[in-house]
Amino acid sequence: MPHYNSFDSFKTKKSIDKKNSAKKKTIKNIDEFIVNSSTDYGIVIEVRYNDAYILYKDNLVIAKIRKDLNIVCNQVVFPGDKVVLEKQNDKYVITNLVKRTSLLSRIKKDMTRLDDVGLTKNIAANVDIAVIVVAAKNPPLHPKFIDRYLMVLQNNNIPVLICLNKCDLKTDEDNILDIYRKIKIPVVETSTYDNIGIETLKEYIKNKQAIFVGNSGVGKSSLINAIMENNEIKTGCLSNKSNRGKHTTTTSKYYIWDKNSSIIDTPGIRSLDVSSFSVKEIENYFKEFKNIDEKCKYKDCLHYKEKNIDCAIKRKVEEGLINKDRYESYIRIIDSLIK
Ligand SMILES: Nc1nc2c(ncn2[C@@H]2O[C@H](COP(=O)(O)OP(=O)(O)OP(=O)(O)O)[C@@H](O)[C@H]2O)c(=O)[nH]1
Ligand SMILES: [Mg+2]
Ligand SMILES: [Zn+2]
Repeated sequence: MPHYNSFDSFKTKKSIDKKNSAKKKTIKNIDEFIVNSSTDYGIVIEVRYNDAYILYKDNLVIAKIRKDLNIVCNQVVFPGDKVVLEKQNDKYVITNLVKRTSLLSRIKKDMTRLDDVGLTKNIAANVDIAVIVVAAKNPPLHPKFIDRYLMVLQNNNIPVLICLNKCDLKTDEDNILDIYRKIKIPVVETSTYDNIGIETLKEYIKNKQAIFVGNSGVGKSSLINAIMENNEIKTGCLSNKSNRGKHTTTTSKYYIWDKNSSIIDTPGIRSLDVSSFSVKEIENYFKEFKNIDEKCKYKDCLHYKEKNIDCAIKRKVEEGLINKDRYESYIRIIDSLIK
């Protein structure tokens, strides 16, 4: 199990950032900083370097981390975090962090380093469900993108829902997302233009802290806008509230749309880095490779370019029992790791 509350809260493997662990040593009193629970807490809705914007007793307040920790906000708290506040000299200070239930992070390869070390980027805390948003058209739908997201989310133990937005532009008759339905990942079709599927989407994320992820321009902010508009509680966010849904999102933001339901909007990313995964573990993220009746009998087989005549995975692909596109996606990921 990952340790969501420590500073190396991401998965270990070869991905631990040496820079981060060096910094870690300078953090004092970190154990006292984390508390198991609190009845009086605020929720972090946005973090900008050393300022955390916190929803506290229905007000938006700005706070910094208590001084003795000697660390800036964006290294310790993330949208969705619950924090305990204290007023010191008229300013709010974050004195404690309430233990997390999850921490979503991704690892970005540090191109300036030669030793294959990645930088962890924490995205949000206490996420109950992640909605991978894709568009039927503009930008084009690439299942390979979904597969990478699925890997990262499964690696973080976060349940997933796929949202096919812009279904007003849908032309394909053969449904490209059926492969996910088959591996039991729910798919919801929506259109913010025609107000389709918004209620269904809401049912999936009600009473949860959800996060919306996906490429830029797929309509994450527009969906959140649509959800907010249909609801009474509108605790929107900060500066560009009036522009919500019209502009590219640049930092993760938190919205409350119902008493116990919230959504974290995230900036779109063009491609998700999966370089921190090891080649051999990739197949663990392709559930259907495991669900077949017969396992590949070659111990170190990557089901790739090996000349193992009887690789069960490759055979199942040929027989149509494993989807070709998913297999190709798997191969592409392996390719990118081997190169
Ligand atoms: N046709 C169609 N267009 C949509 C729909 N929903 C959103 N759009 C348009 O898609 C564009 C991008 O929408 P955004 O909500 O800003 O997309 P985003 O995913 O938040 O993008 P980033 O913030 O850059 O990650 C806008 O021009 C929207 O008007 C939809 O259901 N159908
Ligand atoms: Mg956006
Ligand atoms: Zn094999």
